Amino acid sequence: MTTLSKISTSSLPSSRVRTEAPAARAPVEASRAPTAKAAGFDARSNFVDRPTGRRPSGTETPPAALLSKTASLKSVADSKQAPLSGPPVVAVFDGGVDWNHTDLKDAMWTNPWEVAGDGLDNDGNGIEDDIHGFNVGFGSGDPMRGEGTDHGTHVAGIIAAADNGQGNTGVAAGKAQILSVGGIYDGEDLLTNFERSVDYVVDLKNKGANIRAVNASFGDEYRDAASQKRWKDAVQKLADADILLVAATANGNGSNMNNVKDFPANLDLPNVLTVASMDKRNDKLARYSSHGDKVVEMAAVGEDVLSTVPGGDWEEMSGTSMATPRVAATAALMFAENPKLTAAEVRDMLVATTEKDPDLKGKVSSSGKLDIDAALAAARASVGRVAQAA
Ligand SMILES: [Ca+2]
Ligand SMILES: [Ca+2]
Ligand SMILES: [Ca+2]
Repeated sequence: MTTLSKISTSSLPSSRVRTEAPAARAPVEASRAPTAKAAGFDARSNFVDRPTGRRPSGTETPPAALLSKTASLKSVADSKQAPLSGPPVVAVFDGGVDWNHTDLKDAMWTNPWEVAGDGLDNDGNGIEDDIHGFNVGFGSGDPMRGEGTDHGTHVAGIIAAADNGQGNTGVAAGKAQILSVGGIYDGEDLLTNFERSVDYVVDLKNKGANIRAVNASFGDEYRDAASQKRWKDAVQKLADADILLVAATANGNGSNMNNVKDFPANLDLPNVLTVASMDKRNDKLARYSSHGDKVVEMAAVGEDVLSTVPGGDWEEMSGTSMATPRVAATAALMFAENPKLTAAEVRDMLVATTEKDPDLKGKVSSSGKLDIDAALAAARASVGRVAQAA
């Protein structure tokens, strides 16, 4: 469904051209900075590495002002789930989304409990004027600020860009909404930002926002047990709120991730679905993609994907970051077909309905790649089963 028309390579900014061989994760600073100039990599490439964000230092004390922004968030345990309403919402945890983009402005989730532009935190969640999401890096209601806004806007467009004859059409165009959690590569380290972002979306879901999935086109290796436990606890909070986490595996140029402590992608929880990238023909695992049949469930096209970038433009990018939102968007379509499905059920259906591919045998647990039609058929069939059982 997504338009994959070629665009002129001359329109690709040099900032997208990577110098590093994808086998080595890009240095943190380089991958965090979209403006980092790269030289020496294939000039025709538009590869973007999956961002890693900053590592937790373990010694820095988070600024009190930032902590206080989320201190009022309720814990999951003492919250009661309100009835959900509206289309399925995918929370894009990333560098931010250009919510003014012509292809995205009608697809943005709007916070019904917040009054725009009055400088007040009307809904009492600790963030002033969080209309389309919030900025975890800056503790503000403006998601469109900080590092990686091009990356986040591209991911959002793969999910929900409008079917309007312009640019690209998102996999879930007209069916899903985007909640942007921006600034995830700013402020505190990635893990701390992730924890706060989880608290933010779980709080909104408990109030009745129909948040069904989080797209996580980022990740990093965490070897210490304390950080591993924090990742697991945060993703368990999403599980307890029945929110699916669709995560990108690394861009390790064919590396096997089975024994890598890669988070959040390698968490073994029923609400976590991890995605590798197919090439643009959906024929083979993309050369830049990692894999791992114990930790990666499936693959989806992530090469030369045309999608939205800030400023009302569109560009092609490649990476596991681009494959992951195809799966998150398909999940949203499935929730639209049958709102009674749980996150774990949708995950299992996506895995069960993959199209088997010999190239993926031994590389991803399902030996298969995303089959949108089959996944939607399974979601539809589940409605029938519920009706028959009733
Ligand atoms: Ca608020
Ligand atoms: Ca307000
Ligand atoms: Ca469009």
